[in-house]
Amino acid sequence: MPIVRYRPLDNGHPRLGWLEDGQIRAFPDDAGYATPRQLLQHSLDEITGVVRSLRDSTAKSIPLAEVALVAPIDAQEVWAAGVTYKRSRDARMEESSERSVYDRIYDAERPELFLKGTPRRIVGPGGTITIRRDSTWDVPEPELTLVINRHGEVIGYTVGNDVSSRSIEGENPLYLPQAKIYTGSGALGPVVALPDEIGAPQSLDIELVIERDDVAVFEGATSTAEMHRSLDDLADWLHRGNSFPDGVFLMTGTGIVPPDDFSLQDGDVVRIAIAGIGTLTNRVAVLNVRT
Ligand code: DO4
Ligand code: MG
Repeated sequence: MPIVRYRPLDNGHPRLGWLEDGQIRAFPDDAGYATPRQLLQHSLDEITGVVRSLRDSTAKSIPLAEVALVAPIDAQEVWAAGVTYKRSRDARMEESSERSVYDRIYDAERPELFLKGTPRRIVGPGGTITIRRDSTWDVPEPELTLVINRHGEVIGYTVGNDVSSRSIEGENPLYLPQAKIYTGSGALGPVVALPDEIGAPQSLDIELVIERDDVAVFEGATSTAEMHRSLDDLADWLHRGNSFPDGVFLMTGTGIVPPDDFSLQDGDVVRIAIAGIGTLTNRVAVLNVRT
């Protein structure tokens, strides 16, 4: 039973529940699971036990049509790993003025890890992801995303989109934070799948479809089996030197990169599907923070 964060359409506050038989079931108010911050205080055993014990219970249920699913994040940082797939290494080497940094990090013991966003910059299912006005080459990056509790334990998996500016990063790797972290540069959702729902996390199919005017203009696929590092290793490196009292999300890198002549445009629709988790759909807009 996947965990969801939802907002009743009558404008209620977002809260956590789980999906059961096409309905949203709400965690009871006194259970300590109403928010992502609360959820991520618990161990995986506790979370699995609570969800099992509530299954078929009298917990309040709401039809899916009466809620909007929102990003399963409230107080967490989002981090991301880079160059974890050969396809990503090759694409960065082609785009960059500094080819060797990507080649070296692919095989280095220490992975590339960077802060991707804070809750305010991350959108949920159906939200608008953005491209910067000062960027000329933009892509979505479909990434299996680890949901990690305050104890450093992976309690679930969601779909992540590490939207990136290839022109800004390609000009100089030191521009990475500007290529990666801006309002609307990331998306998470639609659900948090618990480990026993997805099988082996390092053999999940990932698909990306980008539509323009209702026509698919790019389709790509990979599998997490193509990843050059283990998920446990990435999570371990993230926690060397960092603690996350409210939990943390870790995007694990992209294995799908559209060809070099492709760039996202205003109005495109991006769909990322990961087997066992679901499909994260977002529309693209040009970022209009300041002119
Ligand atoms: O080095 C840049 C970032 C790489 C990245 O985001 C990825 O491989 O997914
Ligand atoms: Mg990425």
